Amino acid sequence: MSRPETKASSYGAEHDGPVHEGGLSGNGRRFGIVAARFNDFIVEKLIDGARAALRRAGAANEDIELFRCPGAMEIPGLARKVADTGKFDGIICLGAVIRGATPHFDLVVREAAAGVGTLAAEGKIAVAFGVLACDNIEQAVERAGAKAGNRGADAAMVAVEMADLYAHIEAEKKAEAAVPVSVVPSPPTDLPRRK
Ligand code: INI
Repeated sequence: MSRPETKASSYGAEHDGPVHEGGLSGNGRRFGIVAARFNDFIVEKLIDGARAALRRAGAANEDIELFRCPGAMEIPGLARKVADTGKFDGIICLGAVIRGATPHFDLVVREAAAGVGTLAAEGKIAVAFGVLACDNIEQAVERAGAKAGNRGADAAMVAVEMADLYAHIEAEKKAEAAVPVSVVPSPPTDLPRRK
């Protein structure tokens, strides 16, 4: 949502220019959830959290599609495939990598984060990263709906906000392109020639 009005920052300074910030409505938007099956007892809770948040934000059930892959390592590739369908406004990537049970924890986390980050940085579609990187199962449980909120829901709301912001930026771009350029009259061709 573009807000042309002046806005005071949290530090009290006034921002005089237009402020561009996404809203939190997912109404009419389409979302793909890309979720790993590894540590499924945790990931299922992230999916539930993401789906519930999207529904609360106004997205319709039939506009939320779930794509599953074996592990977090496969998330970037699948997310790219889903993005390339051109069907979605936002993608929510969900997984759980748990250090205790993962000798190559750092590798899996790094690859998943870097791959999803690369896709997100293209700025073509809203992409949210909701892959847990935890030291143990207790931590993962806490972040999947117990003590520390639900990271799936958080990621879903990031996708909603960014999808809205991207849509507004695109709409502004189109509107600006549609503004007719002032017509400069072409010089008359029948002027008397200078002798
Ligand atoms: N994948 C996960 O999503 N979480 C894990 O904790 C995990 N561990 O423990 O290894 C994991 N490994 C699988 C990996 O993501 C790939 O599926 C596998 O390497 C095949 O490419």
